[in-house]
Amino acid sequence: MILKDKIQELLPSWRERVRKLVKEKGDVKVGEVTIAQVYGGMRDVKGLVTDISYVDPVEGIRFRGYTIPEVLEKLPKPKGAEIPFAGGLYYLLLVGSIPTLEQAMEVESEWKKRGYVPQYVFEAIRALPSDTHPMTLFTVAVLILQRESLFSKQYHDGLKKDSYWEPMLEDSLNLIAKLPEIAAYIYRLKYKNGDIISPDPNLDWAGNFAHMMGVKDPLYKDLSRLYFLLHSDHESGNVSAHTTHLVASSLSDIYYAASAGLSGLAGPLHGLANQECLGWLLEVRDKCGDCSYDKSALSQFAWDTLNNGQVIPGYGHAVLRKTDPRFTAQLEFGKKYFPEDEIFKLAALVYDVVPDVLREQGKAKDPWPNVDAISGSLQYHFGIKEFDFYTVMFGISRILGVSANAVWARALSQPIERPKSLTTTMLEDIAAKAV
Ligand code: AMX
Repeated sequence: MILKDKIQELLPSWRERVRKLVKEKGDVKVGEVTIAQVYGGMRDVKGLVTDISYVDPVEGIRFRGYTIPEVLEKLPKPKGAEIPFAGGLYYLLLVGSIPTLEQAMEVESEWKKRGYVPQYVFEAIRALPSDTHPMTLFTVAVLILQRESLFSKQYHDGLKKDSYWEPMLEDSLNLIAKLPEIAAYIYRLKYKNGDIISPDPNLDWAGNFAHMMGVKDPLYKDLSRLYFLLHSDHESGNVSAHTTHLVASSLSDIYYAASAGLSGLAGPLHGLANQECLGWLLEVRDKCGDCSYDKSALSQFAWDTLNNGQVIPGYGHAVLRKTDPRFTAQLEFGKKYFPEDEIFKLAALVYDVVPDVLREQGKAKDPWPNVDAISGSLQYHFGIKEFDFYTVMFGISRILGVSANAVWARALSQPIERPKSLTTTMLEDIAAKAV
């Protein structure tokens, strides 16, 4: 299998590189930690390693060294499409180089082979109350697939440590292959009277999701490819990535680890922000009507939100200090295909207004839009208006990134995580001695 062969090829030199670094330079300090960071969510504490993506505060994300525009340009695309195959992205994340069309297609066909979703998953989803949040349904589905885990079985059968990554990769491919069908099933069950659409074996992974969602406009296939590409990975420190890594570090399999990561993604300060964001735009439209397109009225609305003690969803970031390039890629998509769409236009106009408001307020370190500020308005255009579903799509995509990281963490034998805690008294003592 292509991904396994490629990783196998790369692994000896990676293992040697890491072994040498830790053995010869293990005592070199990477940074220092302040009391503000200990009490401040470990912001900017350099304590994790990943080679899959890096977020530069000004430039934004690079996947394996490639910027978003480069990834969009270089990865192979389906015939007639403008946005690349997700299979090619997964190859890039795992292998570290841009795949050929054939290599991207090989990943796509691995997913196709592994796409069958066991009946018990659908039954479990159906068994939950109908008002259950779609993220809960999705997380439960990922968790219960754990009974399929090859890593778990092989570990208990005495698998050697050097080979841990192999069933981790198998599990990851098996899980990812099933996600579009599971997510679309949840959508159609909850919002379309259970009128389920079967997968089309001729479509690529992301295109198939678009098909199973029931959106007829062929452009939605490209939007799905774009969405899954942009949300896949954002270093290791964000809540969903870090949670997945932490859980997997105890040698839990990817089903346990990714479902924990999804639970983190479901929080309003993380992945749920995309639904909050669209909610905010609709509130602006409903309260303001025509004045929504008036910059000073929009600015007043933003101030009202802040004065009510709420955050403006979709703006700000823990690491970024510039407009998120993932926002820009989506803005360009909307401008190209539906610049006059009512909600898209509003999301674009908010971008002209909110950064100034946040700057004037002076609290947020980053007044610029993040990935979530616009993603919902693009979905809305295609009739996906049930915005509590949006985080599920984020979750499908994020599993691409966290599973690629989990495979490499196993391959490089990253150990169980165990940072040290101190008490407040201890911090006070350290502070007293420092003056
Ligand atoms: N609106 C209003 N206030 C904001 C703000 C926003 N969009 N972003 C930050 N602030 C405030 C914070 O609440 C904080 O206030 P406090 O001192 O009273 O607690 C202050 O500015 C400083 O925060 P920060 O250091 O700039 O941000 P952070 O690293 O603590 O948090 C984030 C980052 C994203 C949680 C925050 O900017 C936020 O809440 N944004 C809105 C929600 C959002 O868009 N989340 C999605 C993030 C991307 C993702 O994971 N999908």
